[in-house]
Amino acid sequence: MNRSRSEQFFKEALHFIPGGVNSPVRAFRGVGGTPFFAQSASGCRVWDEDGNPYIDYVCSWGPSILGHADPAILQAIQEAAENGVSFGIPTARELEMAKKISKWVPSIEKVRMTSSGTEATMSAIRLARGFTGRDKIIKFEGCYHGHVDSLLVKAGSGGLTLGQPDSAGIPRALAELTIALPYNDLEAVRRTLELYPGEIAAIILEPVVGNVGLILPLPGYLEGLRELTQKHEVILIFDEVMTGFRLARGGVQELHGISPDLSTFGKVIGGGLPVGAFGGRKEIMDFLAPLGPVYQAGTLSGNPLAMAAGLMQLQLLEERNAFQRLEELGQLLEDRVLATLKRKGAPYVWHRIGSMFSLFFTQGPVRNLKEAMGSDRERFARFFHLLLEEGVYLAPSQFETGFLSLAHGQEEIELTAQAMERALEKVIP
Ligand code: HOZ
Repeated sequence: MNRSRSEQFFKEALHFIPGGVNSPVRAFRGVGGTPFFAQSASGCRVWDEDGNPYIDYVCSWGPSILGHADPAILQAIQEAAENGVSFGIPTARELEMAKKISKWVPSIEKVRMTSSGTEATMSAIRLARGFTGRDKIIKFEGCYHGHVDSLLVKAGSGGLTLGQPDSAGIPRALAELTIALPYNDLEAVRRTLELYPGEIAAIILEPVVGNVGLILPLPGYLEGLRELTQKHEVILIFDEVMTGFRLARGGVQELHGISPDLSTFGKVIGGGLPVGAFGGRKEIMDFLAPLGPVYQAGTLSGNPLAMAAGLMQLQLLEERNAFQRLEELGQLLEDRVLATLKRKGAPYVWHRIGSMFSLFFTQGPVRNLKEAMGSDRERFARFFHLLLEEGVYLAPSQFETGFLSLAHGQEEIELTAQAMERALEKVIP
């Protein structure tokens, strides 16, 4: 495949942008080689600057759940833009969005919009600390909650891909307030809460982890966390930036029937524009300025274009019966991939929930970061590049998750399965 224009752009970008990219995960460091530069996208396909098409399983890292450039979203953005692209003044759309979120996610009594998932988790942590008057927080190894100082400790996603799950530049005093525990280990949480009575403000987690590849909660794990946090009066924060409005209308919390105290969102509710949100119990949310003492703000928060795109996306998810359809597509992909993997007799762990999936080359199981690290990343890298050559784009790291959109269909899934079959022939002799 000729990618000479992309290669040229990347070479030049290295001179002007650190690492040539505006977010490290785009740099292909986890799989080697040169990233392609996107020129356009439509439906489930992205075209690079050399005109090569790819079936896209990254979907802008989640938000393109309808597929790229859906005409209804484009029209919503266009119509909103004609009335002004930013006001910094309250708008009716923000109210509509808040009402919609609290209708879809019952644990949300009040919600505030931000411009990114990172802002949402950063604000939720500050709020939990302000509300409880406690400083320590618990997170889980491999969970990634954006590039927030307190949360870049044993973090997944890009840092992990680069072998730097702890970032430089974070004051030790702050990092020491973050306790990182293995995911899916309830006993470790119980022991820690008993060790620090009255000191832990919050437990934050991805209830389904999507930043070490995809890892699912063991039966009873999320329910156990809810019980323990209630017992110790610790704020439970579900980071549903990836899973919210994707796995179900009400995210993982709906699937498990759990009410976290606070939740964070992003991706899907912006319809592809930069959006995040955090919300939860009214008494906690009312601790925010201007009502309460915890300050949090954003000039572009609730931006009219982002709200218009997000509201249209949520409406279309409902109209297109999205969650059932995404499950059907996920099942279709799974059936085809598993048939191929089984025929090959390869060591593998396949994880899928709805439209999110991951393949690890390992005997498994993969229940936490340590076990994910035991997978054959070199084999994954070869598999990734063979697929890319066939026009199938998976996330360029073992430590990311695949996403399906409503624009993927039987045809693309069949093409993907065939490409995977050929790639597996080569990576598993
Ligand atoms: N895993 C990241 C999102 N959860 C990838 C996106 C990025 O860092 O740019």
